[in-house]
Amino acid sequence: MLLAEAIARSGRRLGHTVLVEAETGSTNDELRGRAEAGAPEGLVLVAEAQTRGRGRLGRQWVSPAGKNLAMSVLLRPRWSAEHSFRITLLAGVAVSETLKKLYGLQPRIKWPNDVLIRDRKLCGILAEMKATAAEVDYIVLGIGVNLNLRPEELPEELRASATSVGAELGRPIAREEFARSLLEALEARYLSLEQGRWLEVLEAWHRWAAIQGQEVTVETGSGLIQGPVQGVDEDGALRVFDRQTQSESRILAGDVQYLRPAKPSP
Ligand code: BT5
Repeated sequence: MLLAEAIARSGRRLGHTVLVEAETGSTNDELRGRAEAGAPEGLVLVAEAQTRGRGRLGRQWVSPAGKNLAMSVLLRPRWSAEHSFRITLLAGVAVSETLKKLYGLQPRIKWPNDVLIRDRKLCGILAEMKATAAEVDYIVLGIGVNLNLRPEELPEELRASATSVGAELGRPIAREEFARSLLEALEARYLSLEQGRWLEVLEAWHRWAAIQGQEVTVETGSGLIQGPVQGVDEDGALRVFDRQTQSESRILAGDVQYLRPAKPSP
């Protein structure tokens, strides 16, 4: 069982209090309940097992018990709801920085929320918000990272597209150490946002994503777009040059396939 005391960061903004559950439906759902009951910013909830671990759009996040990190962090940012997308990009940066710092790995972020190694998914991020037009009440930032998973423990259809830190390094990973370092990286980048340094975070995201010029296909509500990525706007939208219409599309949500092999990130 994960040790809360080995993850907690006393007196700090994020992770001052860490709750560990043996099993829960989804750490995001459970933390949302606590947020509704008035829990403070920085509360962290981790679970050894989730019975209804969630991805985006009703998809599933699969994580065998006791192997990985399934963590949700409660944020109560003081900026407006339109900036909430920043949290997803920020989390990808913090995960990538932690993987590099602790293990020397060179991950790549896939827009908007996957962290990959050798084109295989190692981490998914699900940020969920409650807000009025004027302000954010809270954001539940959910992060799932494959740490000690062996890809063969996943359902067959996911095996070829997933990896874990342990599988990449060929050794067991200390999960508390990873969780604690990740909270440290998240906090540093979160404080940057508060200090108005969003462009710095976006620049870091671009370095990890190496997305400029990447050939993609995007399934949008109104059809398939294919072409090179022109960039990511300040609001997190992906700009893709649609070869068919010879015009640029801005994509705010959707599923993106990368067509050529990944370029290495920094
Ligand atoms: C995500 O969604 O990648 C967000 C996953 C967030 C999980 C965390 S765990 C803590 C917190 N509590 C929750 O309930 N959720 C969050 P999406 O981009 O929709 O990707 C989901 C897809 O990733 C699935 O449809 C599978 O194809 C793939 N997948 C599922 N489990 C995986 C795993 N362990 N490793 C790699 N790929 C996986």
